[in-house]
Amino acid sequence: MGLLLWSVFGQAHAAWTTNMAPGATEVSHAVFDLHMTIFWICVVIGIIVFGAMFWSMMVHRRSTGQVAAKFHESTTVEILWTVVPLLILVAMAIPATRTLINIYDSSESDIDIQVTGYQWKWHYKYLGQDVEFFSNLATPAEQIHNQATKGEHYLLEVDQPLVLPVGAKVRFLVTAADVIHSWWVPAFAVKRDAIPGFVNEAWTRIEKPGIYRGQCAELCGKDHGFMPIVVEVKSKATTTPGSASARKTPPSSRS
Ligand SMILES: [Cu+2]
Repeated sequence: MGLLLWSVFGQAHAAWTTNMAPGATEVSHAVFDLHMTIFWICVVIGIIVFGAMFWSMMVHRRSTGQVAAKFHESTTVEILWTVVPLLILVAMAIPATRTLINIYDSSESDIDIQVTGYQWKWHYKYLGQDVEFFSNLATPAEQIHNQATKGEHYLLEVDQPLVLPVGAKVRFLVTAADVIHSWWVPAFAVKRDAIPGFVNEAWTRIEKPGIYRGQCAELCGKDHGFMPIVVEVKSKATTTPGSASARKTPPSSRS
């Protein structure tokens, strides 16, 4: 019976992951832990508040002959319900601020990548390395127009992914050439607005090799949903910027 329950709920759990993903970087783990910490604090507050409320409603209901207390202004209670939430907020703010400071500390990077949003594609430039290329949607039009079966990475695949080495501190300088876009890769906990005329910074240090996918996260026109992000993270031994998967695109093929 236990095994049956385990198999049913175990599988249900696997199919029903509703929580945030922990991601693949130190910052994304910190963001996930923060999310869980705040979540459990909210759960405890919810249980205490609703518990007290329902208990009071049940125990002090009029049908049992309860009479309402007639008092006004309790200084003790007012101080308590001001100080206790204040302390809870401060306790939440300390780890949140620590994580935020870390997120914005893009100093001492190993690699600098300029990310430029275009309607509707991304352009990547490895600063100081003379490597740059456009990354376009690779999903065939037949899939988009329901004339072919949709692939596993439908609308989340590109012709040339951004290639990064594992373990290196990568700084992104995010901007745009036309309208506001937003470069978002959930697994890195990086989401930065790409604004024409501005350069916004972000950074990441990816822990394990793999392919990470993201999307433009700022409504930028009719093909906003057709400019995905694919980052291929390779172990240091196999990565050289300028290699086959991060090759330079001749200016003539830029469009
Ligand atoms: Cu966009």
